[in-house]
Amino acid sequence: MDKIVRQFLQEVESRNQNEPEFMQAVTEVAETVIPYIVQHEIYYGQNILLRMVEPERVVSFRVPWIDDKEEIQVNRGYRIEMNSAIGPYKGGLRFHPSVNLSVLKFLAFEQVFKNSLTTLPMGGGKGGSDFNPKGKTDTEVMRFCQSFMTELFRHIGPNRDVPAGDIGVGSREIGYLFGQYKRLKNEFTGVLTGKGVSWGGSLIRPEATGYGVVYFTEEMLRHKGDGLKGKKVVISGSGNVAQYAAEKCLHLGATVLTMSDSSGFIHDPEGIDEAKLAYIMKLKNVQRGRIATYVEQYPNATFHAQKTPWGVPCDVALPCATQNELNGNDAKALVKNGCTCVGEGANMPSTPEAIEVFHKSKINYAPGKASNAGGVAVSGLEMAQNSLRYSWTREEVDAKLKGIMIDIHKSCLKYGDEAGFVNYVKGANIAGFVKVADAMLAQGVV
Ligand code: NDP
Ligand code: 2IT
Repeated sequence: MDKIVRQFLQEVESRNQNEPEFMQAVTEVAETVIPYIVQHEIYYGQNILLRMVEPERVVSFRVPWIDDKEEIQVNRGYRIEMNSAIGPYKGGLRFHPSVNLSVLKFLAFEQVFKNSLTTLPMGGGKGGSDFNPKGKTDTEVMRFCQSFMTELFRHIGPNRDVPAGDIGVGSREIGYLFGQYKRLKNEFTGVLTGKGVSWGGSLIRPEATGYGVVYFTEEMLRHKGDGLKGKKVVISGSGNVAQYAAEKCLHLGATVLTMSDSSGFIHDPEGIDEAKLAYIMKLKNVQRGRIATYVEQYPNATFHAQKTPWGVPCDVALPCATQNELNGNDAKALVKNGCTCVGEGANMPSTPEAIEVFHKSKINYAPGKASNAGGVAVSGLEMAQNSLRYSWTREEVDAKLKGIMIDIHKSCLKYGDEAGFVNYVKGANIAGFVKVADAMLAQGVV
């Protein structure tokens, strides 16, 4: 088996050199899915995974724009249209200086499996730019978004490809992108998700990824006869996903000890309560400030510059910032300090070494493609509401989100239960694979 997996990965690597993040995501899937393919005649010999690692289409384009000093800036924009077997391409846009082809291909590849797990009809895609929104004025961000959409608009559409937010793309950016699309196409359609509620957005979409991570984490604990109530939780990040993960932890009676950004983390031993979280939301979303400022407001907390929070003793860890933010040593520290459950809010935040540590110590570990699928699931619900020209209440959307996260947990159990220990990586990868592979086989070699 090892030999088949190795040969497959060598072939993929030879075509995708210098794409470490993409190969990392493909390796994790290959190691769990190839043994399943080999055991199942309908998939064996169809080169199905080799087809899945090849994007259906990759678009790369120039994004010129003029900054406030009237200087011309040039960024690079991308859209990776990975797989449309079960629905239109669907996935976020990331604006961050680290964006490159490897990062977006890993995200698009993961998205295919994640979207399949949601039970909704969405294919997988991802896009973005190496544009850095930090330190830019609102008008600069608007001009950038307008230029970005001036090329992207010809590749997307409500039945073709439906982008949304990701790192650096929140409600402000979605607004500017939607405005420009509408102007260029002269059409009001659900071409993006994460829209404002008064112009086609879904209630609970801003909260969905963070809430979904916590619903999934609660489900992992419930499966072991436990729950989040009274648990100590360590969270990384302080953006969209981290904020609402923290909020839902508080709703469920857990104590949140840390949050972070790319400058370091804050540790509040008394817990980040609702008032403190409201302060963080204003600091990050309105003032666009740094998490370090928290300790000026709450002096009993400490700031740890250029550090991640994984050394803080906890019961539950929720990495909600970015890829590869939790390495093997971090995983060892978490396990040693008593952590029994890790739910990924970010995409691929744990390195392969960290995952190995979690698996060896048999703690609950959920990969992002399962545990953070709530965001794109509610995007799918936003698309459904747009098609119906109707909107559901907060309670309705929240109940559907919770139901979807519980269903994803069941899918992971179906394929990942190894005599009592649940291998959520294996469960999520195989469950995600089966639905897409079946659709691809039915549709022929296209
Ligand atoms: P935001 O832009 O709202 O927040 C990102 C947070 O992560 C910020 O606190 C940011 O700090 C931190 N961060 C980003 N890059 C780094 C880095 N290289 N090192 C350390 N910290 C970093 O993004 P989201 O909250 O939307 O996304 C967070 C993660 O969740 C990403 O992995 C994303 O792909 C994933 N995700 C998002 C979904 C969504 O619906 N938004 C859905 C599913 C997954 P700073 O401000 O200093 O940059
Ligand atoms: O990684 C993700 O799932 C997202 N950034 C959300 C994608 C979406 O289309 O809502």
